[in-house]
Amino acid sequence: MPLPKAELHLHIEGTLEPELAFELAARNGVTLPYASTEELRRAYLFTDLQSFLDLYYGLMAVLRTEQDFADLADAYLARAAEQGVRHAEIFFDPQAHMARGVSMETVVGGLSRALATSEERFGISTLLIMCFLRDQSAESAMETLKAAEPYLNRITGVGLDSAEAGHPPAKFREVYEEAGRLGLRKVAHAGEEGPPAYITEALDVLKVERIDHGLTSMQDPAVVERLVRDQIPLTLCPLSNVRLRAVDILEEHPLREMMAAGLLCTVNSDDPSYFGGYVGDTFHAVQEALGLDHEALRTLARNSFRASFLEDDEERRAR
Ligand code: ES4
Ligand code: ZN
Repeated sequence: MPLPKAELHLHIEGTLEPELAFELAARNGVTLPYASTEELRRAYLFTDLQSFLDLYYGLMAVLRTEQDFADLADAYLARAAEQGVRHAEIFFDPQAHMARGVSMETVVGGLSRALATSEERFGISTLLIMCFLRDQSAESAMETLKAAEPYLNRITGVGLDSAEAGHPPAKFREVYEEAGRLGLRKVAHAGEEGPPAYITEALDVLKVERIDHGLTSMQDPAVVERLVRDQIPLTLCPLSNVRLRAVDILEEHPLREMMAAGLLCTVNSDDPSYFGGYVGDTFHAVQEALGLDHEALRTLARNSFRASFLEDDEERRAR
């Protein structure tokens, strides 16, 4: 029995397996620039975040209809259930779809249709976090937030993803202020490839409650001290860090040091189809590579619920 856990850093588009990509391509009459699933898999040799993002956005061309998004979410939920996931906070990238003429209605409609019955079918509670693409303009992010207003009953929070370098969190101050006024929870990717100062900026300017990645916090003791003091959760993605060359090999991932420093660490899969494993696989991989004992794994699983927005809702109801 895998350890029950929550997954807090998961891009639904990053769960698109090559087999489903080819199935959707055939269904939608989309021609992919790969001859086979094997050839596509062989293209998953990334040199950095951008080299991954280019392939990731390209492959999204197969996602066209509400049914496609429902099928994508269903495939993820089935895999996640096998890996002990009991709660998932799921990112999606509406700008990447709307740029291709796929509406917010189609994206949120398909995802939320699958998620609505996830508890009964898979034993997984879910919520949706809409991400803004930080390499696009703040105006585009604001338009995306406006386009999402009719669907806010199905969206719990906002996040910030895509290419980090040169796109500091402060660029999105107003969008995050507006999201707060609309009652949305706030997270942001920070310190994946970008400097530790971006982590502080996401906290101070965007008022985020959680940091996605936060890996580079270890370069600045003052940032670590702040994150420890305020017990800000970090959603680490060790397999992603290896595949995107943020760390050389998993054995050199600083997870152990981060936990020992008192950081509130969680372990997540990010884009499991591309990075070699779902969240249970990721737990196994760090256990092996870093020699984590069962107690450390239990701490990581417990942290995943503590850091979730679910826990918070329960705490709030209890008060
Ligand atoms: C992402 Cl690994 C990663 N980093 C930033 N943005 C992303 N979107 C999907 N995966
Ligand atoms: Zn991510």
